[in-house]
Amino acid sequence: MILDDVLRTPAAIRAAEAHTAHNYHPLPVVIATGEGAWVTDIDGRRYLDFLAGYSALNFGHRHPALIGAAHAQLDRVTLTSRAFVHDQFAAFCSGLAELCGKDQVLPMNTGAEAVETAIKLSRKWGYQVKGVPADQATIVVADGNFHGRTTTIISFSTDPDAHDDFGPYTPGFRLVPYGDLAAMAEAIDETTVAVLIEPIQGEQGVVVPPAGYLPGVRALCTERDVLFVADEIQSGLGRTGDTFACDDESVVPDVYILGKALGGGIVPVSAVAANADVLGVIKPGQHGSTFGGNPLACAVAIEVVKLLRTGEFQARAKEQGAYLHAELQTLVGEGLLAVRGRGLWAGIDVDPALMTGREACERLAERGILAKDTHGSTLRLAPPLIIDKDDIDVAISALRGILK
Ligand code: IF1
Repeated sequence: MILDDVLRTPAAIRAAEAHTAHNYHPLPVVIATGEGAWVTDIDGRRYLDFLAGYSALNFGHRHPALIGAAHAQLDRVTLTSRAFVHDQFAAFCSGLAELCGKDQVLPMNTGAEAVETAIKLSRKWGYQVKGVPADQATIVVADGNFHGRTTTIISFSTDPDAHDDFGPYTPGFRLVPYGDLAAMAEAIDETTVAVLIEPIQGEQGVVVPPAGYLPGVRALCTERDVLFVADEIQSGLGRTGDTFACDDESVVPDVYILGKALGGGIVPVSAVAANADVLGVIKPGQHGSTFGGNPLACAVAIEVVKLLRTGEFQARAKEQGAYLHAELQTLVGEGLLAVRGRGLWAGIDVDPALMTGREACERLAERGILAKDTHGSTLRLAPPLIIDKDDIDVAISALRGILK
């Protein structure tokens, strides 16, 4: 009854909201199908997807190579658990490690799990390699961070919605202003095992740190014997025009945290990549996951790695991203207060005198563009990397239309 087709009508879908926890406030669009950069709703209306599953859909909806890999694997084997090895595992681990320029990877599922993995890894490394006294490890993190929703991760969130009323909180984190090297140097002491930051802060509104910041963090971490852990879950895998956002300033962190697009928009796949002198501190039984590194996940992620190895998506993000940013700049002073970002990733501040970010997204949806607001009047734009100039023009003219 509940899953009957009759429940796929707009009225029935709205009625079913009574049975949905209200931890999201979605736009009133009910998607039925997706193809490339476009989705179609249950009434047959088409929308250009300018959110791309928060960057999980970097290759677009239903990329043929990814769907093909998933179908093929569905017909073979889907789950083994890590108690046994399967025939997709080695190719996934070696392929992803090579893409990252690291020795090893540890697969998980969601981004938050990979961040938790990096936190546990940093602490164990701190005790066993750096020699930090038991239970004294500290990790330096940045104001405005977003790393996921677990109790430990939200313990160091500065967003009241994400943080408040979920205590008691996990200790061991030190907050510093994002982009401030002097404050970071000050916060690091002999107990510090890691600096955990996003190379570009997504949730905060696609905030790009000042030039020289990431190289400065790299130098600080090296000098003070601290792991540089880069959360590239949203910024990585092509989004900014490079494989990793850190590449832009030729910075190589000690630990990459990956997720979202690694699963090709099909399955949740996340991972931590590092060299053996770091990841090697985790021994059998000390960390894991029922689903992490499963055959279906690996089969899809192998194909993701192959797509990224061509460099085509990074190049597209660079080229189309330059066009997107140039077009967005023409709207500054015309209803937009500011535009930030890199590649096919932009945070735009709508003049709050005109409308809220939520209202902007509602009006864009009416004009066939799907985007998501973040704090106040800021919108995050992150279309699939396969988007072309014509599609960008469609989005820009819709944006111009609502700002009038
Ligand atoms: C939500 C934002 C995007 C992330 C970074 C880890 C995770 C995320 C840098 C956790 C997740 C999400 C989750 C989604 C909203 C969203 C988001 F608004 F918070 F900033 F993408 F724009 N590190 N980002 O961005 O990954 O466990 O979700 O797989 O929670 O509502 P996850």
